[in-house]
Amino acid sequence: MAYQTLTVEIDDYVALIRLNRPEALNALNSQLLSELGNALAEADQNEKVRCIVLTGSEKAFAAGADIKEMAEKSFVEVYNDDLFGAEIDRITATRKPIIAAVSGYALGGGCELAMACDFIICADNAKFGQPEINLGVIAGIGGTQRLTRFVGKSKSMEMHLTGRFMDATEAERAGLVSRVVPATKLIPEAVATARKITEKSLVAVMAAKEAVNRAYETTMREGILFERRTFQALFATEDQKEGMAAFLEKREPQFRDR
Ligand code: CO8
Repeated sequence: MAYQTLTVEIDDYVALIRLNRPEALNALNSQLLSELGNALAEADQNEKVRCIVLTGSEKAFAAGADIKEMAEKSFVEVYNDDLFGAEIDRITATRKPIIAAVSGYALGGGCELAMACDFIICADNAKFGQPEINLGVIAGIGGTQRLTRFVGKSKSMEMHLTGRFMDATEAERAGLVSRVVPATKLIPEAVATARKITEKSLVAVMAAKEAVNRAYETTMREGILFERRTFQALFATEDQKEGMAAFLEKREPQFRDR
């Protein structure tokens, strides 16, 4: 499908999705979020995709929800439309892994979108923030919940209350991102990381994603039980037999996703 607010390139089982509204620093409007939901759903269905990298431009991953589009809306309008609620749910419903490759600004909805991905690799020029407070609102697509779980209450509260930005070094120290790389290496590093994931059994990859997400969505007890059952269930796959046999035979596994 052709998109107006993003581009999709598929190469060697990695889908690279680039947000592309340079005139607004990739601000998230309804069209972009709807197209992103469609692109991710297509990637989920496409056998030629086993991992997704979501990125923006060098200057901005995304500078937030589109303020121009939102400014004049009433409560009833945003409530009736469930503004961006359904769109973000479609993004988090993606079953294949999504790596956010963040360069420049990831602010407001942009920071929330990055956090809705499975992990974040960022460039050394990245800036994360939840500056909605400066607009007289608060985060609306998960920021108060995800940032708090990722970096703890104190740092999250400060960011939400003051709107200050976190740079790449602080983001890595706080556990918001998995890795910081030089800006020029961001896409090659993110794609290389995605490619490593494409070599695994897709069944095991999707199961691992589901299990890790349980750590954020349920209690420890339920999460441990989910992990245990999922681990046990993977013994029903051919890939488990192949993976363990390959190790014992000192060769590379040939996974077949079944
Ligand atoms: N929305 C719309 N347009 C934007 C946005 C945005 N969030 N951010 C930047 N732009 C536009 C600017 O208006 C400007 O357009 P123009 O050239 O037509 O004036 C263009 O992008 C370039 O921006 P700047 O000239 O401002 O570039 P600077 O390099 O000077 O500054 C900043 C970059 C610091 C990123 C600055 O643009 C900025 O502060 N942007 C706004 C950041 C922000 O407040 N984000 C939070 C938005 S609210 C939000 O995300 C809510 C999420 C929850 C949604 C759920 C809904 C219920």
